[in-house]
Amino acid sequence: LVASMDGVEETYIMVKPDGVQRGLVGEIISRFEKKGFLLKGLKLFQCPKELAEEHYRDLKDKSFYPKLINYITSGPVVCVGVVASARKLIGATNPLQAEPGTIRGDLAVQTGRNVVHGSDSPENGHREVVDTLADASQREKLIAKIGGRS
Ligand code: RTP
Repeated sequence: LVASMDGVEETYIMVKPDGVQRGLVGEIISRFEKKGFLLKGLKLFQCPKELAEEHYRDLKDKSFYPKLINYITSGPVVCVGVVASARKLIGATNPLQAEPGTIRGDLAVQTGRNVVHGSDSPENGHREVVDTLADASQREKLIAKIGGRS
């Protein structure tokens, strides 16, 4: 694992629209807090389509990609930056394969509605924290930049 700018790993967590709609924000954030992770940023956010496409650009060729973009932009998400690696707490992508005790293992049943995202590396964690928890003017610049990419 690679350190972030201040020498500590960062993970970007996103409570997905189904998690927000089901009232699971407190439950999910609480698990990171109870584990002892330091929260660095938190916000309720309607993810613009361009940012969702940037976020999931590695999955562009997958058959489920259009559904995934619709899902992520279907309602507000809650973005949280935490210091530490969080994949173990989140559990496997398919909630039916996620271990009991993990967030997905305890709170979800469908891969396409798996309540939470966590970045898969410290580099992506740092990038996603900066991308999404940046202030509005920075976000405008980011979206303009994304718009200019192929
Ligand atoms: P995430 O990026 O959201 O934390 O998820 P992940 O690493 O556990 O899984 P990834 O393979 O990156 O997939 C991203 C999200 O796409 C949706 N998905 N749907 N077969 C399907 O319908 C399917 N497969 C993946 C899930 O919401 C998954 O979290």
